[in-house]
Amino acid sequence: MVKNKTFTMLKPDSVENGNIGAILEKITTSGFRIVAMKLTQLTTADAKAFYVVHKDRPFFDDLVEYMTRGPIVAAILEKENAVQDFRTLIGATNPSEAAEGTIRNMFAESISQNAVHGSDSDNNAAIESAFHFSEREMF
Ligand code: IDP
Ligand code: MG
Repeated sequence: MVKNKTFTMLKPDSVENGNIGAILEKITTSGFRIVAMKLTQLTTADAKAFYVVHKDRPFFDDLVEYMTRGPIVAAILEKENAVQDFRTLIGATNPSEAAEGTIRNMFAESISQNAVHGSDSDNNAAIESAFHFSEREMF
C-alpha cells in the first residue's frame, strides 16, 4: 500500500495539560511515523489564515484566541490511508461524541478545546504541512 501524509497540531490545551507525551505515544503506537515535528506558537494572523474556512462561523474569534494562547506541537505524520485513519484515531470534533479510546475522548475538554487537529483531505494535509514546515524540515 502507498503511504501518504497528514498534518496534526497538539493544541494549546494538550501542551498546558502535560499531554504531549501521552498523545504522541497514541499516535506512534497506532502506526504513524513522524515525518516532521516542532513546538511552536501561532500568531493571530497565522490562526486566522489556518482556519479561514471558518471565518464566518460564530466560534471563529474564540477559536483564534484559543489556538494562539500558548504553544502547540505541529507535526506531519505518515501512514497508509493517513488522513482518514488519523481522523478515526482522534475521534469526533465534539469529545462527548468521540468514540471510546480516541484521542479526543481521552484528552479533550470540549467541542472548542478539543486537544488535537487532523487534516480532512490529502490536499489540505499538503497545504497545512507547507504552512508550518519547509522541505528541509521533513524527513
Ligand atoms: P475538526 O477539527 O474536527 O476538523 P472543524 O469543524 O474543522 O473540526 O472545526 C475546527 C475547530 O473549530 C474544531 O476543532 C474546534 O476547535 C472548533 N470548533 C468547531 N466547531 C465548533 C463549535 O461548534 N463551537 C466551538 N468551537 C468549534
Ligand atoms: Mg477541520
